[in-house]
Amino acid sequence: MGKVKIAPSMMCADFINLKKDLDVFKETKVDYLHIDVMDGHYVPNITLGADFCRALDEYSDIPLDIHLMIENVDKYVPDFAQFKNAIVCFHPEVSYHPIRTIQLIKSFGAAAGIGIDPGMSLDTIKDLLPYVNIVCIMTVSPGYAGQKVIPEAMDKIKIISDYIKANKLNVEIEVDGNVSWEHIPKMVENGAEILVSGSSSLYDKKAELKDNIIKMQSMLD
Ligand code: S6P
Ligand code: MG
Repeated sequence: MGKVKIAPSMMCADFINLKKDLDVFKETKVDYLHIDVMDGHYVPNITLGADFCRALDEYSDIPLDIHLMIENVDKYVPDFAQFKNAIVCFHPEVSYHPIRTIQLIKSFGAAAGIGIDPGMSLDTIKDLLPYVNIVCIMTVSPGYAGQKVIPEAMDKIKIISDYIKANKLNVEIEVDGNVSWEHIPKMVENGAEILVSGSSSLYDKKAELKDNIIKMQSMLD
């Protein structure tokens, strides 16, 4: 396994001082900017959209890790898959033909990912894994930052990781939801390779953003 990557959750960022956060990310060389796109239908909340992605993409060279929590996903893929070096991740239950959606994402040159709800079993996604670059295992129910981990989802990281290894698949494991200082060691031990880092870690208000990133990087060394 390579170095575990860090993907700050931009919905937790300081929107008034976004440039300041982006400059810290550049200086500390974080791996991705995780952008949660929520439509108020697939999830109850409404968050960031393609214009926000564009603004980040124009200002920063850090690849976008776009997490679509939306219905009608095929309609919106072109708006998001156009960004350079982007990962576009969707939840397969919103697509009648998820392999077709994956192919659509890849046709723009983006990497494709699937998001796994904590209530969704490995069996339901097995047939998609050979087609994707990333699997985003959610350890909270999609919709909000600041939730508590669903304990069974921690085990699912290991179940999916073991399956990927046993079948020699080329899929990276991202973990999203309550990636806290306390949970990070177990998540990494279970197979997490990309950590979505929000209010539980990098945006933990007990310390400055930059210090939290340095702390996380040293935990992952
Ligand atoms: C949740 C979303 C996540 C959150 C992340 C925030 O639906 O997909 O990416 O932004 O969970 O981190 P935390 O530490 O507040 O859970
Ligand atoms: Mg997310």
